[in-house]
Amino acid sequence: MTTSAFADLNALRDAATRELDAAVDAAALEAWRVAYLGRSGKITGVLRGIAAVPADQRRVFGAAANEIKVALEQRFEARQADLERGALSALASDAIDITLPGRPVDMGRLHPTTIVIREICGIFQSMGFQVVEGPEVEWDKYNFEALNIPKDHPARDKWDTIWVDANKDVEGRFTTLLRTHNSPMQARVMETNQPPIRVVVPGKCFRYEATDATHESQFFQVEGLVVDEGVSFANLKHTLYEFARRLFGGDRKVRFRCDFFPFVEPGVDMSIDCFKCGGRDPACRICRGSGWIEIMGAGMVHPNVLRNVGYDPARVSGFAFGMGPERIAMLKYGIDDIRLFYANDIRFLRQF
Ligand code: FA5
Repeated sequence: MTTSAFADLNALRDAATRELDAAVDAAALEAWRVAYLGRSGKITGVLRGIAAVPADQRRVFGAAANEIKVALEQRFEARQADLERGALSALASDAIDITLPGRPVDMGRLHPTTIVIREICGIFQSMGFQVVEGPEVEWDKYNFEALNIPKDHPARDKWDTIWVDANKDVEGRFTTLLRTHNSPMQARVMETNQPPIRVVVPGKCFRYEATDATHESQFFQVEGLVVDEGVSFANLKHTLYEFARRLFGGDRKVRFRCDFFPFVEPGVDMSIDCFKCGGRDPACRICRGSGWIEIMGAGMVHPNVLRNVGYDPARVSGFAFGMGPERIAMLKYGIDDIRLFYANDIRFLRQF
């Protein structure tokens, strides 16, 4: 046996060791096994060729080759175990820890206007009112004429109207509009029902108005109507006082002052005493030092409105009222700009 045959055997061992240590996954490891220890592998080839080694050296060479084979097999097994351990720990680090708290799911919430409308309607329902709704696109007839506001009457200026150019009368005037208030439902309800009537009407209305901190061009109103025999102004005062007490708290004082709406006579605006400062803070953000906060318009249904729907004002009477839920939400929650209600700012909406 030549020294070079031993040198080749050692070089083969070193190359096999290097390549085994460089194998990083199961596929590389298997490729290495086939290349060196497989049936046609290089080490197997060396062992098969022992017969060609001169007889006097065969035993020593054979023993050396066998030693290398056994050493490489052990190294292979150790490397295999290492890689399996690594793969397992990688799996472990990817695993889901079911003991961790879950990720919170964003919950939808009610819009502050919806909360207040539900509260308002709930209070009136508990007093025996029905909740009804009506169309947002309305005829001039219901928005104005049935409510004692004839065409070209200056009282129309009170409601800056957005007209819909779908229909015109013989004189070329628009006859449809986006309702400017929810009062048209007074006429619609009375036209199709007989007294006694007790309804509240939540819904959107629209005005051609510049917006500011307390005015929007699209906002909600809740309208109310009571018609029956013998309904008096005392009934109006009691009902609205009871409503204010339930909505704003037990100790509320209310104030009624004369106001003008063509469809009621007498007409009033209703205020509650300021629950923030009680009138003691001249800089109060809510009442501006007056001590009173106006919350709605109201009055006794005008006899012309009753006649327009075929009722006899000598037999039945009623009262009506209309309020803005956004303005009420502003008071209840201390919101100082009505434009926040429609800005869709999630930081604002999340607070309710
Ligand atoms: C009316 O619209 C009458 N229809 C109310 C009424 C009904 C009176 C029945 C008598 C009998 P007024 O224009 O004042 O009235 O509006 C009523 C409420 O709607 C106001 O008190 C206010 O809360 C709200 N409102 C009015 N204009 C706006 C606006 N531009 N933006 C937000 N809210 C408004």
